[in-house]
Amino acid sequence: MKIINVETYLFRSSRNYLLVKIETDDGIVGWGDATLNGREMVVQILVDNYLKDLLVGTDASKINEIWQMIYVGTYWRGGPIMMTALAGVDMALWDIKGKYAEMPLVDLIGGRFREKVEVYSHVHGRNADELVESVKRKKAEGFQNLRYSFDSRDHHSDMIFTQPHQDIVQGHFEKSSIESLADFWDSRVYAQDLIRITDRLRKEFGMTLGLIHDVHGRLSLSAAKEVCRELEKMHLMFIEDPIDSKKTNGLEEIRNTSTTPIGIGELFNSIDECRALISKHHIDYLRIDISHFGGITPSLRAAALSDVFDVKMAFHGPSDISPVAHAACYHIDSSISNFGIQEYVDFEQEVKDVFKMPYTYDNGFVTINNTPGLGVEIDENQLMECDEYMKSYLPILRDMMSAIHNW
Ligand code: GCO
Ligand code: MG
Repeated sequence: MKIINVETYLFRSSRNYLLVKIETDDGIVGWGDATLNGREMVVQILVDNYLKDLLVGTDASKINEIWQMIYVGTYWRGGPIMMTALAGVDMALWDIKGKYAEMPLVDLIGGRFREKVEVYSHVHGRNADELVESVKRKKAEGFQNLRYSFDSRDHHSDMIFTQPHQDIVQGHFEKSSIESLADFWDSRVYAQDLIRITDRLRKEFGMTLGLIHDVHGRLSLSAAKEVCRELEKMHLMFIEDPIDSKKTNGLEEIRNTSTTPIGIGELFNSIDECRALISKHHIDYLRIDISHFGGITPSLRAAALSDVFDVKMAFHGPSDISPVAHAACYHIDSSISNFGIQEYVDFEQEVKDVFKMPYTYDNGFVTINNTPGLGVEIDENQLMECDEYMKSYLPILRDMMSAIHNW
């Protein structure tokens, strides 16, 4: 089962995506997702100019060995660019293996633990009233778990601070200078609003609705400690990235002062960045992104390690990774014993025209079907019809004291 070709496809279908396609000499084709929001072209150059040469001629069935050869063999290992490229290759190889074995990924990795996986969706409101209405709409669609975000208004300056949500994650397309990308942000106003709005949601909807809030690393350690303590009695499912997730030494302090569960991981690119957090149980949910963590192979290891230390998996599932990556998550979610929850996105129809999905949403749960491999069928004719890639930038956030925050 020799690899005879590796191709990349960079295109725009409501937003930008980068796919990796690997072909073998026995006619099997595998697809992987290598989309890195805002830096897609760099990943493409890496796959086309470096990884392709290494891959052509090798045996596609040896996934573990190929993965290590690229990961360790690069010497300058890790980082989002490299690990996203490697993820694209890894997913395509698992897709090939499943198609060869005529088995869905979920069966290759141990079989179904559950028939359907519980998911959460996003709700956003420009104020508390609007948010309450959005929650009602999503509940009517069957969602029992919601990640909520809102805009904050500073009543002194009348400035409005927007939190990241699905509609704006694509970032800015216009040619911009660093300064023009900067949004302002007052974390004191936000922290107060977060407590007030969460309380309102609990009063409106009671205690059983699963509530998740993504701080996106925008709070200082002391503010995060205070917020997590205040939110304790409101019983979130978890708070995500309460502090900058690249400075995780502070998590222990948050942990020791509150019982609000913590989810973290979308910015991690390897197990080295989360090994200690897992083994010391400083987090409750590991939220790695399959496309930025090196793919299925290392994600299975991270899930197994988390299981040992009683940490649950809640894979990152935003619209800026393609349905190929989402399908891979649903396969893993269906098979592992320590599944927590999965972030869900309903893709636009134009995306569904390119990617024929192997999964269906129903009443708060997703079921992955038995199509071999990852199961996503790519309509290459539709793909060729898609718009051209458009370079975009994520916003930059600057707080009132001029420090640069995570967006
Ligand atoms: C989430 C995330 C995303 C990110 C996005 C950046 O938890 O879903 O924080 O919305 O902001 O993936 O590209
Ligand atoms: Mg997040």
